[in-house]
Parts: sequence; C-alpha cells; structure tokens
Amino acid sequence: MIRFLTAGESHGQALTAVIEGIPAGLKLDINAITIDLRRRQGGYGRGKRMRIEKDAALVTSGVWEGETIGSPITVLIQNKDWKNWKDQKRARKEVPRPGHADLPGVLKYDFDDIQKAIERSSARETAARVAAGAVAKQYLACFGIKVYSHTRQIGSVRNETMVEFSAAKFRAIESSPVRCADKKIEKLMIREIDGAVDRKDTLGGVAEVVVVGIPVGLGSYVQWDRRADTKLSAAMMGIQSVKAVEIGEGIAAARSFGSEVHDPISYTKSRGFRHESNNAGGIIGGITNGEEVVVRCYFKPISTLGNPLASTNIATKKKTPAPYVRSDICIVPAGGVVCEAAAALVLADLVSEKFGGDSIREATANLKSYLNHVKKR
Ligand code: EPS
Repeated sequence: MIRFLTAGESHGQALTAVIEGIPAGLKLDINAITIDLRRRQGGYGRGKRMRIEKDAALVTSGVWEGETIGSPITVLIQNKDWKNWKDQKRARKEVPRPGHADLPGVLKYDFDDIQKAIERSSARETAARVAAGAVAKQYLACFGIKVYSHTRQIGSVRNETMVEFSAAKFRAIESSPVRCADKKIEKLMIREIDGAVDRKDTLGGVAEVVVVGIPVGLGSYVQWDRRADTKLSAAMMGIQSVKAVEIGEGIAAARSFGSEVHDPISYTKSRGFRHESNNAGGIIGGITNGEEVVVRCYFKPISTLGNPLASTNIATKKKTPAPYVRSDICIVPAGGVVCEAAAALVLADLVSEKFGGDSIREATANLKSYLNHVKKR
C-alpha cells in the first residue's frame, strides 16, 4: 500500500510530504521532483506569489545512497514568502471571500481571523501533493507507466482534438503557456484569460490526465471502495477548486446510445485483447482494462475577484464587498500538473496492491509474470 500525507501552511516555513510504501531499490531523481514543482508554478494566468517562490524539493528521509530503502520518504519545500510574513503585523481578516473556504473555515474551527482558515485551505498545499506525486510517478515508471496531462478547456474555449501522447507531444504541451496541445486553440485560451484580466474576473476550465502503459487488472469490482474509478475520482475531487470529475467520455455517454458509447473488443496474437475505442477512459467495472486511463477535472474559477462579490463582515455582520488579495486569474494549466500527481498517487497504490513486493526488483518481476500469464489467455 502506498499512502501519503501533506503538511504545511501557505505562508508557513515549509510544506512537507511524507510518502510511505514505496519499495526499496527505486533510484530517486530529486531533480525530477523539482521539475514538477516548477511546472506547477507556471502557466498563463498565475499571480504574483509565483514570482516570489522558487519551489525546490529537499528529500530528508527514505533515501540512502540515492535509492529508496522502503522507509517513509519525506520531501520538504521551503516557502520563500515565509520570511516576509513571519514578523509582519497584520490586521485581522474579517470579510470572507465567496467561493473560498474562508467562511466555513472560521465557523468550523471557531476562528476570529480568516487568515487562520486561509493558511491550510490554500491551494499552496498542492505543491506538497505534486512532490509526493513526482515520487509516485518514478515508481510507476519502473512498471512502464507514464502520467501526462494537458488543458482541455479554459473558460468557454475548448480543445476538441484527440491528443495522443508522445515525447514530442509532451514537449509541445510543456512549451505552451496554457499547456494546450493545439497552437490555434492556445491563442484563443490566452485571449480568454486576457479578457478575464480586463474584467477583473477569473476563469476555470478542464485539465485532462492521460495515463499510458497501465496494465489490465488494477482495482476491483468486489467492493465499491476498491474500484479504480472510486479512488481516482475521490483523489481528483480532493484537489482545491475541482468541482467535477469525468472518466473517459462520461458526460457525453449520458446523452448517447449504448451503441455509440461502448468500446468494441478485438484480439490479435501480438497485442492480445484490445478495445477499438476508449470511451470508457481505461476503466470498466472498477478495473483498468489495459487502455489509457483518461480523467478530466473541472476547475471552478478562482474565488478571489478583482471586482469582488458581496460578502458580510464576520465580526460586525455588516454587508461589505469581499476583499481583493493577491491571487491568480486562472490556474487550469498548473492544475493539470496537480491532477497528474493525484492520479499517480492513486495508481501507484493500485500497482502496489496488485504487484506488492518489498523491492522494485520483486515488484517488477511480479508484473512480468502477470503479463505473461495474461498474454497466454
Ligand atoms: C498558491 C495558490 C493560491 C494562492 C497562494 C499560492 O492558493 P489559494 O488561492 O487557494 O489561497 O493564494 O498564495 C498567494 C497567492 C499569496 O498571496 O500568498 C500556490 O499554488 O502556490
């Protein structure tokens, strides 16, 4: 079982991720964790905080002479902004932003200063999740599994083209400021974000995760909580600002005929059983079916608005506009990187459930023998 926890406040000293269950013998590339952290900081529409931070991974446990030894792995990310906050005298924040965790946070934890709720509810926490996810990705790579993402939609601008991942496609997406696979649509997405800036507004959108190389048979239908789609959708919904999750063509399927939705099955000696399309998004009956796993996360627009909505002061109970604080305009391009991490952590757990092993060598040998077995069917 692979599990993880994150800790840390948005303007505290550091964020921390602890990942447990990664077997011994994984050569951990710490620079690859930092690369993912920097990917999360980027994207057109990010705010000023990202110019302060230079997120970098510091691994403080779980690795000995460059390899994992089966013990919990700790990754630390310093918050550069902490130095600016620690001695600062601040007025109490008493006006909650509609759409943020401000109001439910103060009511639940009995705070009189909204900042106390902001510190942990902030999406700054996703940096720690991305760090944990980057470790999970390296584990998955040992099994030939790769996790990608791209931007499907920003506001009302949608990229409808099929995206097939290759090294070249990945590079093209990474060089796009909105992480869009289509150059023409990229321009429209950028224009959409510029329009939101002009209106002093914010925008949401859709990030799509595509996982390549997943073997058939992860997850199970025997209990609801063992289904691969149960676990994936929960992890995705657990990302700040995500309000809906779609697996494969889930939304279109609801308004289509069965004959248009289900993926025909074929067999060849070299490739075994395959599906001729992938509307199911790689999961049927809670089990991976050997096709790419495709998950879409729908992000609501950021809740800090330059043209604020009405709110109410929690101390005086007087109606007042919500405050504007430093924030982003659109986080969908960065959100894709967070979605990759969330998916990688779930899939790593499912891989470890299926193939076990206390060392990478043992686990990958188990995969090999299983694939041979499946091939003989
Ligand atoms: C951040 C995400 C946002 C920012 C945060 C950094 O989280 P949320 O809007 O959910 O609080 O607020 O920090 C700031 C903008 C700031 O002013 O400190 C992130 O992704 O790192």
